[in-house]
Amino acid sequence: MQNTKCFLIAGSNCAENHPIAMRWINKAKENGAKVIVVDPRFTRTASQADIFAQVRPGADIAYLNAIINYILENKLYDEEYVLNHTNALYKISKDFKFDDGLFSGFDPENKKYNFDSWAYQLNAENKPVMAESLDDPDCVFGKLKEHFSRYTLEVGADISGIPAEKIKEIADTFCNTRPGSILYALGMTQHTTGVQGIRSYAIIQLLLGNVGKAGSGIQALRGEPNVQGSTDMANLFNNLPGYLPAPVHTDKDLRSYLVRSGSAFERHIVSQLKAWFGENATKENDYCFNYLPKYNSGKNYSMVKLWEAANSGQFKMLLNFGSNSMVSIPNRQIVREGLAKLDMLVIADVYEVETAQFWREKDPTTGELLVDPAKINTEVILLPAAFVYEKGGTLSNSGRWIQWKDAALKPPGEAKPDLDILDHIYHKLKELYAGSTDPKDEPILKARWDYGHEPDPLKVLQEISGYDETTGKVLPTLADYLKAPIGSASSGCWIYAGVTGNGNLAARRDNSDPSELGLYRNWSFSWPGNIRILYNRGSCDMNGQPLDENRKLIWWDAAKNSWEGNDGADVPDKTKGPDTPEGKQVFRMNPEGVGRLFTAKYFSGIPATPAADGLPHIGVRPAGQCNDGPLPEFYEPVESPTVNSLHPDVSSNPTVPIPNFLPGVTNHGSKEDFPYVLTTYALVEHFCAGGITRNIPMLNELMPQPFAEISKNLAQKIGVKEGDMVEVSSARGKVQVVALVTDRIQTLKINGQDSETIGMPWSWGFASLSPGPTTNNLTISAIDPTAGTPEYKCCLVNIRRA
Ligand SMILES: Nc1nc2c(c(=O)[nH]1)N[C@H]1C(S)=C(S)[C@@H](COP(=O)(O)OP(=O)(O)OC[C@H]3O[C@@H](n4cnc5c(=O)[nH]c(N)nc54)[C@H](O)[C@@H]3O)O[C@H]1N2
Ligand SMILES: Nc1nc2c(c(=O)[nH]1)N[C@H]1C(S)=C(S)[C@@H](COP(=O)(O)OP(=O)(O)OC[C@H]3O[C@@H](n4cnc5c(=O)[nH]c(N)nc54)[C@H](O)[C@@H]3O)O[C@H]1N2
Ligand SMILES: [Mo]
Repeated sequence: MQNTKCFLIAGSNCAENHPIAMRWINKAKENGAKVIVVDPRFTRTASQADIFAQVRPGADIAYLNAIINYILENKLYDEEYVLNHTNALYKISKDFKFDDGLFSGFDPENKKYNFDSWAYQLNAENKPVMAESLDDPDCVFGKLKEHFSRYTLEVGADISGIPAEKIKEIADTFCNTRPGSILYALGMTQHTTGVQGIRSYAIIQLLLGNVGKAGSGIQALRGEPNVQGSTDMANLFNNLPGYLPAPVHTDKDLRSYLVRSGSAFERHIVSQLKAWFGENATKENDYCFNYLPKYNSGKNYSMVKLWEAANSGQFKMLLNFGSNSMVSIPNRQIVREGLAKLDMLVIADVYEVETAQFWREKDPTTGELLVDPAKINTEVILLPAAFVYEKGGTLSNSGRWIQWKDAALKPPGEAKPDLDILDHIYHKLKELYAGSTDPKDEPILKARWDYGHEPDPLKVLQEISGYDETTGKVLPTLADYLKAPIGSASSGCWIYAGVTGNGNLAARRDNSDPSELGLYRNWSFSWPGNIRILYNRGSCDMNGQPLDENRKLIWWDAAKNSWEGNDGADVPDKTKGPDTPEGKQVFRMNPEGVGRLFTAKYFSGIPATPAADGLPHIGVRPAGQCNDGPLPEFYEPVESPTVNSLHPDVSSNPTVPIPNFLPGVTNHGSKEDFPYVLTTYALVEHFCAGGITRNIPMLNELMPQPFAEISKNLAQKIGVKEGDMVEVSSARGKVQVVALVTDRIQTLKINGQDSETIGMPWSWGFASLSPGPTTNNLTISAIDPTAGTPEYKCCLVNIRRA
């Protein structure tokens, strides 16, 4: 980030929530970088901006698509980059259409798309057909021009509330100041159009040639201290570690898994199975593939959906490690009801947080218990967990640096590191299953699980990094892992391969930076293969030479016949030069090898003729898909103060699964009853659900209670002064908090009408040293159809003096 000339910070308040990131932004600013901030509120980040724009929550896609249209109309794109490194020239199926808010292939009954018409035209060899020039209306670029032409600056302004001149100023500044970097976090993701908003970012950056260069790119600022590490390790239901697709119910064996997932994953899934089942995993038994749990491919098991399942009584037992769902889940009544249906809740936490004592919550007005402990079966077991400095291990940051730390203190009392708790549970389970001949118990009995009597986190990291299974030695590097014959190497998470190869590289603390580009390649280890800037082939011209003398990342060295550089080269093969197809590729992880302006349906490596044996082909790599469309489209939030002016009949995202699992509390409100938009945000002084920070007296003194932040206009309209108590209500619940009357939020003009935003922090609950009402009584549990992220950042509410 220190190399950036222009930042678009939209959907992140990094000055308050990511202060370390802010340090590099400030460094770039000292070198003259421009900062643009887009937020519904004037934040501390906004106070550092050259341009600040106030946006209506959930309306970013309207102004972003207007910027895309502006880039296309004024030919501000990097033509060489677009031609060589994106799918702009790929021709799209003649069946592809977009009419009145719906893409082709919509099934209204199931609210799902069939992706077939979003495919490329294929030639006789099953390869994508290319257009002659960007003017071909059938090619991706032609589709872009058509799709985005509706988004004039005025349309963008009417929907988003950002004046047209300001959208133009943002576009001109960002396009004319390269390399530019886009930063986002929850302001963009917590919407039912979250994924598509980030698609708009990707399209802007690909058009401007802003991917793969020092100071360019899209920075997802990760949240929880180790959320990058936990998604790397498959905290998502549809992943295995290293972002391998998780098996689904129709994958009857390893072959059918590969038919669906692609041969590109064969090495990684096999080495993962070797890591988990050791010598029990053999070629003959499909490397124990069928020991893996499988999920129903038609179902979504993300957080909100899990609570839906809990409400239907599907779970008997829940292991809850390090989350305080009673405070953090939207429309949180579903959590209380779900917990009350369990037989047993095991919770490992540092404090006795709200979730661990859900049965103690009282109705704030009547004082009555909200669930009657006499009438429910849930047995609650609280395991005291050691805190971050009381245990060794790694934390992975937003830049994919895997950073090792040692334990600094002994855990207090009976507290134990999570690894010890899980290790203990595993060994107890194994004891219980001992002697069983039931095939369903084999995964427990045959697992390779040996991290020592007092489990050693370094042994876990070594298993993740990988072994040569023929010698039992650690694999030195990612290259060694990739060279090993399939089945002879193990790695618990292939992207981390080599992290402990030559000693514990995650523990390195050499902060020298010879290139002065902030690469710090001898500080910790970044995945994959210690590459610091992904897609860095994009920093070179077609001859493999750096485009920017001041930001030289990698280059092709003809004398050495290899890619050399200040950074590790992100190329398919270090010895394949720019005159080979591999040496031209910037996006080796995409099946096309290029950046995807249009997320077409495509599977590389499938021959046109069926195989002689009649078995389905195993292709190489399938393309990722967005469930709601191959191009980003603006849809209103599920609860909106207005109607979609582009296509009133399809106002909100038509593919959003509408939760409907707890009668009475999943209601949706209308703008007549709930005329204002609520957005929720984090505070400097508290962390997330507040389980820790509300138990720290100094922080409670600084930030004692939640509040509702409203504009001066709204305060006047409802007759409220700063400090008055107000009641904020939605179709799902209500809370009473103090009013904060502010200039930070302004009345916006949306589709010709005044629109008010109300901002609320969300870190309070009924327990702790500083209890307070929970904002998630109000929020909506509608989720993004691809990511499953809830629409925490907008729902409709009403407000009145309490
Ligand atoms: N002090 C502190 N630091 C934290 C946390 C904390 O609770 N406290 N939480 C951590 C975690 S888990 C995470 S995920 C991150 C979160 O980091 P951020 O994403 O920065 O957190 P938020 O404050 O939720 O949201 C960011 C901004 O988005 C704005 N916003 C809301 N709706 C919209 C919209 O529709 N469009 C745009 N452009 N902006 C919008 C909000 O007003 C807010 O200023 O922070 C991490 N760091
Ligand atoms: N309205 C609204 N709701 C939101 C959001 C929002 O912006 N608005 N943001 C969402 C986001 S981004 C997130 S990440 C979630 C967070 O939601 P949660 O994950 O439920 O919230 P946290 O408070 O981070 O919970 C972490 C818990 O782990 C405990 N803990 C800390 N260290 C350890 C440890 O080493 N071991 C164990 N076992 N426990 C530990 C802490 O005491 C704490 O109770 O909330 C979401 N909810
Ligand atoms: Mo988060």
